[in-house]
Amino acid sequence: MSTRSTARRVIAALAGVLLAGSMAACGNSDTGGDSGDGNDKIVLGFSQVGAESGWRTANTTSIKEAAAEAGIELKFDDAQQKQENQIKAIRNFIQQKVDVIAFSPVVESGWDTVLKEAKDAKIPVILTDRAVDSADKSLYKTFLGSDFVKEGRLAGEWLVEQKKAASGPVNIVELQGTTGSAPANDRKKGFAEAIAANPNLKIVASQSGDFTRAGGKQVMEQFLKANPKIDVLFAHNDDMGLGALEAISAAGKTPGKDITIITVDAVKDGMQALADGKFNFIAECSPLLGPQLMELVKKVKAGEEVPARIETEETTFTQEQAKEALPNRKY
Ligand code: GZL
Repeated sequence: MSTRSTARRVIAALAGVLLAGSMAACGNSDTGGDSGDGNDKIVLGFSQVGAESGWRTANTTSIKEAAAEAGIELKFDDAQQKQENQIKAIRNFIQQKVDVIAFSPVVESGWDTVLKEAKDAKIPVILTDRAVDSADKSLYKTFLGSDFVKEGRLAGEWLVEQKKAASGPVNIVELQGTTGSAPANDRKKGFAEAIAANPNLKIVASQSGDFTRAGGKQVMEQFLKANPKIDVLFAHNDDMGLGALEAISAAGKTPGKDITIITVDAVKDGMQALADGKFNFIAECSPLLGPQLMELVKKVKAGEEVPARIETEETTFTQEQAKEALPNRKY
C-alpha cells in the first residue's frame, strides 16, 4: 500500500473518531443541558430530627412521599435527636452541592455558624416544623410549621373552661418536650399564659420526657411518687401522654377520670386514646408538611420570593370529635 493511501486512511480514521466524539457531546446536550451527570432533578438535602414519636414518623413519610411525587431527589438524614448530627448532615449537603437544604432543628439555638456556611455556599435553606432563634433572618428563606404557642394556649384555655367551677387548687403536672426545642419552649409558654386566668390552676411539677413514650412513662412515675394529688396532666405530645397512661394505671388511677389528660399532636394512637376516654383533649399539630415543603423547594430553587413564615392549619379535638374524626385520619 502506497504511503499516500495509508496517510489518507489514517486521516479518514481520525476524522471518524472526531465526528463520533462531537456527536456524543451533542447527544449529552440534547438531554436538556444537564450538569454532565445526566441528572437535572432538583436535589434536596433534608436533615430530620430523628424517629422519636408517631408524629415524627408521619412527618418523615410525608416528606419522602412528597419528594417522590414532585420528582425531587431527596438526600435524607436521621439525626437521632442530636444537634451535632444535624450540623454534620448540613455540612455534607453543602459539600455535595445540593440545590436546597431543609431541616427541622432539634433545638432552637446553635445554628448560625452552619447556616452561614450554607449561605456562603449559595445554598438556600428552608426551616420546617421547628424554628431557630437566629437573629439573622437572612440565614434561611422561610419557616414552614405550626404556631406552638397557640397550641399550648388552646390546651390551657380548654382547661380553664373545664375547671372554672373549681373551688380549690387544681394540681397540674407537665411533661415537656425535648429541652431547648421550639415546641417545648412555646407550648409551655402558651399553656402557662392561658391558665393564669384561674389562680386555682397550679403547675406543681414540670419536666422533660423528650417527646418519647418511654420518657413520658418514666417521668410520670416520678410525678406520681412525689405528688399525692395530681388532677391534670399536660403532655407536650401524644407519645409522652401515652407513656404516662401506663404509669397512671399502674398507680391504680383511671386516666381521663382521676387525672384529666391534655396532649398535643393528634396522631392516630393519641386520637384513639381520646376516643376511648383515656385522654380528654388534644390540640392538633399537623406533620403533613411534605407537599408544601416541595412546592417551596421548587420556588426557592427557581429564585422566586417565598413568605418568611408559613403557618400550618390545625384544630383541636374533644373526645366526641375524636370518635367522629378517627376513621378519616391520615396519620
Ligand atoms: C412539633 C414536633 C414535635 C411533635 C412531637 O412540630 O416538632 O416533635 O409535637 C415530635 O411529637 O416529636
